[in-house]
Amino acid sequence: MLKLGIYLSVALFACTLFVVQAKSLQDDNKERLKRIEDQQADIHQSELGTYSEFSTKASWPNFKQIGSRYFYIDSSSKYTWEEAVSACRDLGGCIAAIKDQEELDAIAEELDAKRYWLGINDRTRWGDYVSEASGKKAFLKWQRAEPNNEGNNERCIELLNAEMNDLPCSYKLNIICQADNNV
Ligand SMILES: [Ca+2]
Repeated sequence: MLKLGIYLSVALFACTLFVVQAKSLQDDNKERLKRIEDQQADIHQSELGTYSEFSTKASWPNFKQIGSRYFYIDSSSKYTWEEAVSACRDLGGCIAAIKDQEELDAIAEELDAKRYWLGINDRTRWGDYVSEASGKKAFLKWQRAEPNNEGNNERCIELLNAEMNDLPCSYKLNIICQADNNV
């Protein structure tokens, strides 16, 4: 009888220990979940911040989403390259550069068969084509036999029929602006 009592006490003790441990594990998990939820809320908040910064900066409804970014395409007015930089800035954006081939294809679908300035030039260093907006190395898709730097005076990049060409920056072309300065 005494033995049975001891066995029962040990069993009860083990059981209690198990319950306490399970409870503490559950509390741990709850705390972890809460931390993850807080982090997600922070990320969402910072995304909202970026969005509202953009929406007040870029002038709606001129900018249109094409692929993952926002662009403004002006197929009616013509500008020198310098004027194009100012015109895009006045709209709250930057003269556009292209992220990659996918984005180029998507933009090209929106264009007439006209010539558009892009925010790309090699004016700082010959052959070093950078984005005006981000200062980063630009994605390039040249037309056949370009860039040829004709007359030693072609430092700015145009987009024509989904391909690029270097031109004198003083030429007057249509423009493409981007809302961000990431590319
Ligand atoms: Ca050329």
